[in-house]
Amino acid sequence: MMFRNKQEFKKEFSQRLIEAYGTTVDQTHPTEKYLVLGEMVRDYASVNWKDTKVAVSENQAKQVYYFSMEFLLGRMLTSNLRNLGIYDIVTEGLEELGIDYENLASMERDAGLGNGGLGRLAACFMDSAATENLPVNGNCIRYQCGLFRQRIDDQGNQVEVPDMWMRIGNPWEVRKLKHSVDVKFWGNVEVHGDENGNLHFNHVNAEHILAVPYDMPMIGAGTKMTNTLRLWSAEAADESPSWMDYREYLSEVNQICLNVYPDDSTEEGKYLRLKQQYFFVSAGIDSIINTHLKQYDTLDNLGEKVSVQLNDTHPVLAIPELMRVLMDDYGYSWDRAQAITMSVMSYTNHTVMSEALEKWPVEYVQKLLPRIYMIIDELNSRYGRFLNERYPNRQDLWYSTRIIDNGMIHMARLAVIMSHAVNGVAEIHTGLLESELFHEYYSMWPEKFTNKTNGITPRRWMLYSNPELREMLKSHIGKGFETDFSKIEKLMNHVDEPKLQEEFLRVKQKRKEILAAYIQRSTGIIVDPSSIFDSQAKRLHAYKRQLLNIMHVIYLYQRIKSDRNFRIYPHTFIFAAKAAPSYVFAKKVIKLINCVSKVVNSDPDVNGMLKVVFLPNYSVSMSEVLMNGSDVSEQISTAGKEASGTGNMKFMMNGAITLGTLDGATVEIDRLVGRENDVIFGMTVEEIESFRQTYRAMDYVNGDERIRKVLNTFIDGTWNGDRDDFRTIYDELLMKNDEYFVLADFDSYVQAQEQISARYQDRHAWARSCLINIAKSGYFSSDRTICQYADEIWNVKPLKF
Ligand code: OX2
Repeated sequence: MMFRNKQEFKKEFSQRLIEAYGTTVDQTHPTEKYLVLGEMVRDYASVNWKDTKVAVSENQAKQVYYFSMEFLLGRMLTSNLRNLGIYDIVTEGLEELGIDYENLASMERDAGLGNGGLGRLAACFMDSAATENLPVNGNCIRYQCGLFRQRIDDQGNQVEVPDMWMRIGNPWEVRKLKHSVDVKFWGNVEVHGDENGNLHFNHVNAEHILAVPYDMPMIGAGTKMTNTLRLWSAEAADESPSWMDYREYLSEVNQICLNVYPDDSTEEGKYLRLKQQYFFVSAGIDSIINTHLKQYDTLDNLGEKVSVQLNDTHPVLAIPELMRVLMDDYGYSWDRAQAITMSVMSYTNHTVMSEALEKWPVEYVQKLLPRIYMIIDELNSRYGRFLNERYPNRQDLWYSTRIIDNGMIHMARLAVIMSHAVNGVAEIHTGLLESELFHEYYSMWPEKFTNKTNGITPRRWMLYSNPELREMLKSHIGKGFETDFSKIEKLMNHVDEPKLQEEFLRVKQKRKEILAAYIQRSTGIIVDPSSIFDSQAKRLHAYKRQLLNIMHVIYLYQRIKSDRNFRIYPHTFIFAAKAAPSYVFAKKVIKLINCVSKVVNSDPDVNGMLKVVFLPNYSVSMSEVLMNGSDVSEQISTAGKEASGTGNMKFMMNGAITLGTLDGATVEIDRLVGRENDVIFGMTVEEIESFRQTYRAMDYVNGDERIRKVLNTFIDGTWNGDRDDFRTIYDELLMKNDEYFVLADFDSYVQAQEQISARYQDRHAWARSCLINIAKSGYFSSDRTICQYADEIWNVKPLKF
């Protein structure tokens, strides 16, 4: 039964609480109330969910499957209620029952099924696809633990603790045992020929794992469209392998979905990660095939009816897996199987950093996935023959582009060769793919390559999390932008109005007060909401250069201490970042920030001019408070290294000014808002390239006293009395010659910060710039991005109900 108004909601909610827990509304615990509410909302959405499945089937619509090892969903309650249009009924109903909605909503634990931008992008795409009536389903792993939770100990170190996100239950998921499939590992392949000379491959002695899907509804805004995110869970099959101890088998099964791989930059923990990858990919392909056959009874038209988008290289085993199923299970020839596979698959690259480009040792794949290895090996040989025919004198091409190279399988190469479309995630990034990383492939198949600049869902990232701004916008440009976010540009007609500028400043002040309260709750640090809130929130990585930011803070601190007359506009520097547990340098930077924070915040000499905050346990929920409460958005990566960035868009959409390098999507932000409405500094990609050979970090130490003084604090015990603690950072900059050009960009960054402070003090001009940023943020809605994927890669049309 779907409740239609407040009264019906109250009745059903109270009834369900009684039925579920045998208690009155007052007696139930908030977590129980949250669970019951979540289940009610899921059931409410189930009617649309069913209607969507019927519509897809009746229209014989093409379906897209977004294969991603990560979906960083965050909390779902508010987003689902608002997308369904029942937020007011529910919150008012709860209020009449004496229940505080915000308190209930805070019971939900973030679904932290991802590391950072790549996983959050997948989640934004699910929201946008449903909203745009596009049949796009997600395919991922049902991790028992999300990415670790981060604590900071007394010394300032990051400590990782388990993220038991499902402890109280997950009301959004539905277990679908009937759709379980079998996934095989290890064992060996028997080959035998039949009377027609065809070879048959039989995977024997395998370890069988039961993959059980849990489906979550992905609810669109203002539409009935409800897609499915399918999360696969590993369970023991009824038989354990004869060659494996039964308990060993159980423990292997339990490992597979235990946790999110806590790294988005390097490759480690190899076998298990490989196992995770094949597990969700094989289960996903199987379930696509089953669904398709049920409707069409043939796989001949798979390429017309199914698209699989590979979110980076993690799911690239889907390529040989689909080949395997088509050939071994359904008797397709190699050539047919390859043609179908290529028309189904497309690949998104998210990074040019070489350490993040996955490569698997041949022997691992051979052992764990014997049949898959045979297929990859054959693909490689055939690719070699293709090159030979087309470029007979280009041995060099073979060496630089083959799939198997030096005993390693290059997943990105496999993906590029076997996909019909390859895309980067911002213009500059796609340009670098074409000119550098995938240059040879680009020369062969330029038509494969396209750009799809990332986007973010304006609902979670502004409309729902910044109601003050939403209401302000509504009263000036009408409601239309809520459903068609490109209409936000209408705001351009008003940016010169002093009244609006003042109104905006009041909204921002309100959001800053909310953030200040959050900071105090989670760190105990009291910050002044009238100071400049300057935030850098993203994974901790050398290329993202949190180090540059904290070095500037140290420089300011030293100047305040040494020059009594030196004044700066009060400034609060806010950091939020998790470091991969094994990433020593990144963890040191976290410690440094925390130690600097302790010293600076307790020094009376800084006199309210400077505060440093490290917010522990960066998460989606935290970002929903942090991004819209900030004045300045730090996007300061070494040019050419950040593929896109998506935090930059979240800050912009909520009226923060970008302080950034010309990298990733910041280049496009800069072009849209104009140089008067952001602050750009540092070397460009081209400058860095021509400078790389001759760069000597030491010259910057010798030539710049500010840098010298800052660096000295890393080896003289200033921050915690230990002279050796931060030596790794010192060495990284000097002994290893500063791979990310922190010192080279230091001066330019200091000047950029001075510009920020100067501009901030002209309150009206600042507000005008913020408003222009908001007005121009329409382009960065993931509604726009997903429609481009649909049009230009998948060729799928919005479904009409
Ligand atoms: C991230 C990229 O680092 C970031 O620049 C981009 O915005 C995001 O993906 C979404 O496209 N793991 N995470 C990323 O790349 C990889 C690999």
